[in-house]
Amino acid sequence: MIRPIGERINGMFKDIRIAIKEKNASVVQDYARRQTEAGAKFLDINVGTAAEDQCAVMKWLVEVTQEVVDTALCIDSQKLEVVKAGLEVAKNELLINSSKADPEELDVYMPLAKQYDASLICLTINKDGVPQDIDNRVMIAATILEKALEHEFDIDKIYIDPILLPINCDQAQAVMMTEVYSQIRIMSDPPPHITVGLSNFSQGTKEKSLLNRAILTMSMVAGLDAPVMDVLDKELMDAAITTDVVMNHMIYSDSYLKAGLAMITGK
Ligand code: THG
Repeated sequence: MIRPIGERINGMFKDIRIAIKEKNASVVQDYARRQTEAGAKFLDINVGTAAEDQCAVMKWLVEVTQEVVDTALCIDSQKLEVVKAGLEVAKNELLINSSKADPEELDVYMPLAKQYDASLICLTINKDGVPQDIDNRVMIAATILEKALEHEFDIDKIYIDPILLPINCDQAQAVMMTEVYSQIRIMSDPPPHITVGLSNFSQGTKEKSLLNRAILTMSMVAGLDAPVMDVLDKELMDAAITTDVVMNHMIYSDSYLKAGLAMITGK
């Protein structure tokens, strides 16, 4: 079943940016509740780039979120110290977002994740940047899985993100990415989870909801199972659950949408 990561508590959205500035907890808490009700398995928590003291803002976002939901948190920052600030105050289950795939970076993030009993998103990015083809993405994923074995890191707690780019940057990429998901999943048994920032795909376009639905359903067939996504888009969530039933991940009944939502959240 899909494990949706709700994208909305992110300082890149204007209303969250303002809420951070004004210390208005109720705006954040409202998104925490609504995304949880809509089926988020994790809530992405990202301070954005505007805040001055990113560590303090991360702590505040984690704390106010935990006041209203017990949903797992996805601590999202490029900066290690900001991630650590979030981990320090977290009580809910955790997913760290994210480590790059350089060995020396994985050697920091994997022990850190183990220390907090957290899962870990690893990007298929290294010192050479974002690979442009299938083979290099898959090769980097292989180094991530090797490192996980070395650190005795449970593969079921590894989420690999092969980096989804906007359709208006590279239109050929979406189909290519499905090949990447399939190849990564056959490298290990059990397979790692596959994550992408789904809304990256439709950034700057006019038909965001439709583009997100199309890329999500076709990607799920290839193995994408943990997208950072707009869970408040009801049609997108319904399409995801419908794809799970079509893929035979749950039993069909006329009330499968409701049953699927309960399966995702465990509630
Ligand atoms: N991989 C991982 N984590 C991620 C990303 C990723 N976290 C952040 C981001 N990428 C995923 N989250 C978003 C959230 C919003 C949008 C895209 C990705 C988005 N926003 C609209 C825009 O910019 O046009 C609307 C903004 C607004 O309304 O203000 O597209 O790739 N692991």
